[in-house]
Amino acid sequence: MKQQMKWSWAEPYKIKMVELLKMTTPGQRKKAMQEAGFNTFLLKSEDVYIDLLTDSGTSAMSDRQWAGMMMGDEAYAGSRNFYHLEQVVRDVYGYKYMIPTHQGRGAENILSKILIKKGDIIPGNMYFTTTRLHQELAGGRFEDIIIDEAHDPENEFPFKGNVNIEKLTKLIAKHGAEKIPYISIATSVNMAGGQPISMQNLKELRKLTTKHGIRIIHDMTRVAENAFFIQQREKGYDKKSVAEIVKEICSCTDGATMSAKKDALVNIGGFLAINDWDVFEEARNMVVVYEGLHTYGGLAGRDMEAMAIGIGESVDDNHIKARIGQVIYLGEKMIDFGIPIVKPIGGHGIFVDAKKFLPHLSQDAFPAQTLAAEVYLDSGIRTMERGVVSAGRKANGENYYPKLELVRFTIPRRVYTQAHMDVIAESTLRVFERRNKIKGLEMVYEPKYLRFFQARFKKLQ
Ligand code: P70
Repeated sequence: MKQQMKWSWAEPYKIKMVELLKMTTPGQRKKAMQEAGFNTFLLKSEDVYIDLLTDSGTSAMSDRQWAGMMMGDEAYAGSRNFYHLEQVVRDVYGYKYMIPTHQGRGAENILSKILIKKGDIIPGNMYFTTTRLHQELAGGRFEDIIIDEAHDPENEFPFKGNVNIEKLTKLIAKHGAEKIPYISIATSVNMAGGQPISMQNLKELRKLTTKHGIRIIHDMTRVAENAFFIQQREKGYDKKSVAEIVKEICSCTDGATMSAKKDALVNIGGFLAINDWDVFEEARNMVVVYEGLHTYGGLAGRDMEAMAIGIGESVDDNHIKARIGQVIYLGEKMIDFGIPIVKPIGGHGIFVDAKKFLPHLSQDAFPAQTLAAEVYLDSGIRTMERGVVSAGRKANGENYYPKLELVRFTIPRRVYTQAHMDVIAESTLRVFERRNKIKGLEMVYEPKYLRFFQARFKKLQ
C-alpha cells in the first residue's frame, strides 16, 4: 500500500537556530561501539551523527515554547504555570483532573499503585516496557488483547492498534470483572510500530467496559499522531480536525498517563489525568511521596509552561501532517530499496524487521540488537532495539520471545530535514547489501530491570 500523500507536504515553520553535528570516521565508530558493549543506549551522544534512538524528549521546541520558559513561575506551591497546564489539559484533552509528573513512568507508577491489587489482570493493546513493569511491580499481570494482525509486520491492516474484543470478552468471563481494574489502551501503539487504534474499536471497547464497570486508562503519549491516522483512514473523520479527534478519543476513556516528551514537544514532563475524583484524591496524596508537590510533580514551572504551549501546537493539523509526512517519506524510500519494514508505516518512526533483514540469525543471537549496531558502524546513525532484549524475562525467569524483532528508527519532531532522511535510508541500504556477512551477538551483562537500557554484548565469532 502506497501511503504517499498526493501533494508535497512541507514544514509549517522555518529554522531560527541550528545545532552543529559531529561527523565520525569508521575507526572512531568501531571503538565507540565496542566501548558501548554493542548497545546503542550506551553510546555517547557526541559520537552520534543522526540520533534516531527515540522521539522522546528530543524534539525541537518552538520560539513560543522557549519564550514560555522565560515565564516560569518557580514558586514551590501554586505556580501559575501549573494552572495554565491544568486548563490546557482540560481544554485540549477533556480530562477533569491532572497531576504533573516528571515523565510518563512517574504517572504509571502512581496509577498502578492506586488501581492494581495483587493478582489483578490488566488487559492491554500490546505491552509497553515501563507500563508493564509498573503493573507487575504493583502485583498485576498484563494480558495482551491486541488483534493478531499487530504481530505480523507484513499485514497492512490500517488499525493494527485495535483490541480484539472477543479476546477481551473471554478474558472478562474467565477472570471476572472484579479482577480487572482497568483496560490499558495506548494510542499509536509503540511496540507494534506506532500503529493506531480506530475510533470504532474504541467505541466498542467503551460499550463493553461500561457494561462490566471496568475503567479504560489511556496511554496518550502519542494521541495526536493516532488522531491523524483516524482523520486519514477512518470513515466519517476526513472533515474533522486532529484537535477534534483527539478530544473524542479521550472522551472514550476514564483517565490517562502521558509522557509529554513525545507528542507534546517538550524535553521533559508528563502527567496523570483522571475524571474520577476519588482516584484523583489518592493520586494527589501519593504524588508528594514520589514526585513532588501536586502543583509541580517533579517539574520546574518553566517545564510546565513549555508543556502547556507544546500541547496546543501538537494538535495543529499542519504540524501533524508534516511530522508524519516526513516519517512516511523515509519509510517509502526504504520500501523502494527493498528493506523489510513494518507496514503500514507508523506515526513516530520506521521499524525495520530484523528477522527478515538477518534471516540467518536466531532470536538468541539478537538480530535487532545486531542490526542497530551495524547501522551505527556504517554511518553514525543511532537506532533502538525493539525485540527480544526489550521484551525481557517473565516472572519465572524465562525470556519473552516476541514475534516482532524490530529496529526502531525513531524520528524526533521538527529536528531533521528531508536530506537527513535520504542519508538514513541509504545507510540502511548499505548494511542490507552486506547482510549475509553479519554475525550475531551474545549478552555478557544483563541488568535485572528493563535490561535493554544497560545490557552489554559481545560479537559472536
Ligand atoms: C520511547 C520512550 C516512553 C513511553 C512510551 C509509551 C507508549 C510510556 C512511556 C514512558 C522512552 C523509552 C522508554 C522505555 C524504553 C525505551 C524508551 N517511551 N508509554 O523511546 O514514558 O519515558 O516519559 O517515562 O512510548 O519510546 P517516559
